[in-house]
Amino acid sequence: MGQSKSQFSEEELQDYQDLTYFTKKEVLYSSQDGDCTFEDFLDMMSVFSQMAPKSVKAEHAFRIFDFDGDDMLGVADLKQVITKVTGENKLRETEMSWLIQNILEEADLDDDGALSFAEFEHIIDRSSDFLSTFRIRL
Ligand SMILES: [Ca+2]
Ligand SMILES: [Ca+2]
Repeated sequence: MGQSKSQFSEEELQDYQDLTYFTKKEVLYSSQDGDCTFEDFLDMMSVFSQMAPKSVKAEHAFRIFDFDGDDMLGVADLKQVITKVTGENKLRETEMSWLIQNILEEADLDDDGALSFAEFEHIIDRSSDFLSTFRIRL
């Protein structure tokens, strides 16, 4: 699967590998079974923020996360992103649905059920705030 076309540059693939490698080690909130919130997702994103230069991260991340290439992050894309970031089978189906619902509630500003690049950028901004507020002092 996914071998038919290569839509990413090597650099982007490297970013993606870094992202998945790094976050797999962290395994997102594994101690909090059944309690995945938008804040958890922001936390994932702040991990990504640490990995990538600010100038490229939003656009690269958006392209990487837009698995079906329709220039929107829909439910299916988010599901894949979360699966890649947390690892296979880390979240139960209900937790996954809950998390996606949370993300869309918070971030889908025009309420069309998917995240545009502008909406995604907004998440990145918020995750940076989240990072600097809660993480960077550690
Ligand atoms: Ca998409
Ligand atoms: Ca939207």
